[in-house]
Amino acid sequence: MLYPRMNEARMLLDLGGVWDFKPAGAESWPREWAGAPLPQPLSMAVPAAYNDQKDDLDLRSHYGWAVYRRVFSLPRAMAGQRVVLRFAAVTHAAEVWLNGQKLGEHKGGFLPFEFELGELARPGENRLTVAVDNRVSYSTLPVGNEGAVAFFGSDNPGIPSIELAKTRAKPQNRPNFDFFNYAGIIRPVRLYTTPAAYIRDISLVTGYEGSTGFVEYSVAAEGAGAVHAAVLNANGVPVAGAEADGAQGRIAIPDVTLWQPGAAYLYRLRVTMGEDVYEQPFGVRTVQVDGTRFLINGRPFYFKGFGKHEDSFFRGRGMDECLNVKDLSLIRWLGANSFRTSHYPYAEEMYDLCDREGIVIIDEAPAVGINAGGSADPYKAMRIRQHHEEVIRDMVARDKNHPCVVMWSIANEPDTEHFPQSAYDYFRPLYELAHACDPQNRPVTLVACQNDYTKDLITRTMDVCCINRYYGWYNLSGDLDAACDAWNTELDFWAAQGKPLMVTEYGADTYPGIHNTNGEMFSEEFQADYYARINAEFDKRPFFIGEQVWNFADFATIQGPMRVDGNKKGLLTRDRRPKLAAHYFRRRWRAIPDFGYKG
Ligand code: E8X
Repeated sequence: MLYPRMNEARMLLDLGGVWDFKPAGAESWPREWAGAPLPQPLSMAVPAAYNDQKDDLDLRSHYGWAVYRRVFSLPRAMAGQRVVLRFAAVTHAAEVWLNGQKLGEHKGGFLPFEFELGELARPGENRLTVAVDNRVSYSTLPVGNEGAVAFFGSDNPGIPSIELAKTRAKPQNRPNFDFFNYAGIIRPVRLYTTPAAYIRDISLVTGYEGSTGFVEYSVAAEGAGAVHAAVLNANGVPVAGAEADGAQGRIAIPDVTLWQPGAAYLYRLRVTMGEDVYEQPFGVRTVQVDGTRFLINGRPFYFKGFGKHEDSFFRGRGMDECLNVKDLSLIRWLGANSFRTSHYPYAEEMYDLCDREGIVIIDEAPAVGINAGGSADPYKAMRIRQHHEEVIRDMVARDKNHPCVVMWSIANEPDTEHFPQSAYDYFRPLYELAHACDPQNRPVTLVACQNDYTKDLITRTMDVCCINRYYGWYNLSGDLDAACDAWNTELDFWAAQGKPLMVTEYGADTYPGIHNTNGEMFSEEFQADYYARINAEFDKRPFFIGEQVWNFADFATIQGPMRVDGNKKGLLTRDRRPKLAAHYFRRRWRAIPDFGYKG
């Protein structure tokens, strides 16, 4: 799906601003709100999660539906054009109504969807109603626990007062994941136009031979019109001779400048079809797994970076371009080169920025929480397979042209240990699907939870084995000698697999300002020691191709006895101040080159 861009053929209007808002019921919302003004509406900024915009616990922990509304006037200049209403993300499900008529619905909170307005949109005032559902369950991704009562910790069954109180408690989401369940219209809502015959999609594959690059393109269009494609350089100047006619083709780019981590270079493919025009940015680069190496442009790359979140004060998971620019600045300050979009595809603007700044992304589907605690087979108990296929397809369709994306992650920490064969049977087709949908055929991975890796059958079959491990934190807590010992035992296992291995999470909760001469848990010293000790073990292993810490910054979670004001495993605080370990990593990563660190 193309990102909406304004040009001489296409208009673009942003519907961001302050909308009317009203929380509704757990199971449904009043249909009479669809065509009419909301009764006593609250003001709510869009795009942003609604949870933290007011000082109201009922709204923060709201369960179920909420309704947004705004009116907009369609400029007369749009008459005769095809008008499309595009939502970049509404969490986790949406119903959209225009002028009292239903346009449609969408499931899944992190990928775009759009509606052609046709006759429904009229010049002058239009009334837009968007109902959003934040419920997570065994049939959503990310997965929520069934039974909407928010209680945590050891269940202590049998105490009559607790059991009774539970049945009377207000329903709440029980996310099966460790980040706050922010919801609402979290990314931009835009109107754009195209001519009646238009470019629907563009797919690009790039490569090079010697100093000559190439881009293979394929244009999908609706309606008739001759297609022409031309390559523009980073200054927007046509590259001499680099053009072709037809909906598919291969264009040579003489004296090509490659897209490299840390040294990005972006071309644009200017596609015209009849009246329509679209310019798709791209970088020329290749990605490939070779033995135990991960090659970008034929050179062995070492991942230095993070698992991240889209998470900030007030906006929650709301798209924030200023924060994205700041985070990339901090990534560079730290000497890092990459991150994983844990645990959902991020806002499209972030990928554009990483394309532009040369930061590498592992792009993750919103498939977290596929784990029923080991007691039940989640692949039987959960009703997610079809939706899982859908989000992989939609993620790849959205992000396939970004040079910054070098690998797809199809899930985070599913149960691969208790039901290893079910996990294999579930994930193998999804792994193949991700490969099949991607014109660039990037490597595909699944991020494994800490578990008995000898039982896990699927992780070792991935193109890159990605593991999350907390030796020294959740297990062997505080004992770094034992943690290094456990790591080495496990690394011996992976050495025998003949695959590249990287760590996609390791970390320690660290409350900023706690210092400790003995370097005990929760202190800043512990976090720094933990990483320094463990990294020294990674450095001894040639097949170990990357370290991504958990997490870039502290982030919000549901309240509970396990979390003090959120997850504190950030190298940075939530307001982006460095902890001691950030300074340690800055020294380490600045000394590790992007290429050639291992073999
Ligand atoms: C944690 C992380 C969590 O925030 C992340 O979203 C997924 C978790 C650890 C799993 N991975 O808790 O900080 C730990 C399993 C250890 C036995």
